[in-house]
Amino acid sequence: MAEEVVLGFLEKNDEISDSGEFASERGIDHQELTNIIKSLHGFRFVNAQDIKRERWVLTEEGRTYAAAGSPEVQVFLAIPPEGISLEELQRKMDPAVFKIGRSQAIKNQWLEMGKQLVTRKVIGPKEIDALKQRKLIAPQTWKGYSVRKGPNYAPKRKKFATDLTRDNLQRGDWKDMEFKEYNFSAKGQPIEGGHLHALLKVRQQFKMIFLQMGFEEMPTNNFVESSFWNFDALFQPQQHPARDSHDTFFLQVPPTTKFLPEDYVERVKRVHEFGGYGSRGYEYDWKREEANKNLLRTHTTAVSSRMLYRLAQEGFAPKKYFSIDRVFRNEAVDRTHLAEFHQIEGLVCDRGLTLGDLIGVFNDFFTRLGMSKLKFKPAYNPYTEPSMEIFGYHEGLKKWVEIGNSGMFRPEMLLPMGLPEDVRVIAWGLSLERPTMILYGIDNIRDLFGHKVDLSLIKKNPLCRIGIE
Ligand code: FB9
Repeated sequence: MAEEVVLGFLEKNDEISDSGEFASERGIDHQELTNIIKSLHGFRFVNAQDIKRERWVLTEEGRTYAAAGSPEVQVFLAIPPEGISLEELQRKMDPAVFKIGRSQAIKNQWLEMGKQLVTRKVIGPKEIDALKQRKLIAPQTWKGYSVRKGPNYAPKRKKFATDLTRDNLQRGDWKDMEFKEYNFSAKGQPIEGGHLHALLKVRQQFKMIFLQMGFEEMPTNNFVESSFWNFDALFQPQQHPARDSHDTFFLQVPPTTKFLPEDYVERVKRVHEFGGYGSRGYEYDWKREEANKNLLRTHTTAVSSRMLYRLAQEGFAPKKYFSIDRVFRNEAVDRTHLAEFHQIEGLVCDRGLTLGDLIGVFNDFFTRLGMSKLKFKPAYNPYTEPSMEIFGYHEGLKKWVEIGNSGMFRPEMLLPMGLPEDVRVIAWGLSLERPTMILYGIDNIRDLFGHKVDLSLIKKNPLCRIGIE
């Protein structure tokens, strides 16, 4: 192996004067030899001194010119820098070209005719420039080493052990082991730990904001929901376009829900068909089979309806609930919308709440998000009246951004549940993806969520800190 050749040579000789000659005499690749010399030098087995030689080599064009240029130039360029015998030179070339070229080159005083070798007369700067100008030759720096024994020289490189093992102790060979010097400045191995997806980091921050505001998390561990809880309980009529299969994912298996609280279903049916509680209802034939259909929940408001019903049944008390989880909509996908997203929903339930309370809760919630300048625009939701779209001025983007939707749940939703007449519920919703994309500067939702996400982004995206006082 080349390393042994170098160490072995130095055992009997003081120096390798030229690594280039040393390599070519032994048929070793010079690049490989220089790597070994550098490594031995690094461990101070040898002392290596740089050698640099400048020489001119033929360019690609120079080579073609040599092949097809004037005879005297061909003769000149066929002579290697170290020189060549006349016989060898003649053998290399076309006889006619050689005959004409040799005499012309001698006449031009381009050749040094030695006893053994013909060499190029060290062409003066003039000729060099001429050939350089014509791009027939280019400078080449050759780097090599002269090598001598170093302070740690040994004929064979010892294998320094890097750790002491049980076997070493048992076999007793620890006695003649030498250990590699401990490198205290070496960096530790990067610890491959787990990595949280940006959505989960932002979800955690929203959760903190809700908890700081005294909200309790709702149980959202059911992607599959009945149309009843997802739509009917919210007073959303059965012919509403959102209930169409173009907007909603209905399940084929299992197609229908197993259990609904029958007395409550009756009150929902009645409020849809005839109204009550001061409402005229929708005056249509409400169908149980429609309410029974299973679907993938289209909003977490389905969970809110379950929670409010449970609160009514267990005996009302003022509550603040929140949820953050996946919802599914059979809608056209684009750069910022997929068929599913994470909805964030908050609700406050108490006697005598007003729209002012809703606006007050928003100001607190969104201020913690870093957006204190809010604007509200009247909107429509089937289950809230009044409803408002919320806009916030984003200091970073320097523009107004739609940041959510909100409203007060209608009496046609709350009263059939059995909640007291003076109880009001204010609620609002937003998505997890939009704030995450803004906070992480992601403009295509496929870079954030889905099978094309670049996992390295998940590994290196920064911490998320919002809502911390
Ligand atoms: O998240 C949204 N925008 C948003 C939110 C936060 C934010 O944070 C800043 C950087 C720090 C930035 C932007 N939106 C709601 C508004 C738009 O993005 C909108 O185009 C997309 N909306 C989704 C619905 O799209 C199908 C976001 C999603 C949304 C909309 C409404 C609700 C929930 C999610 C709701 C509700 C609701 C209403 C009344 C009662 C209960 C729930």
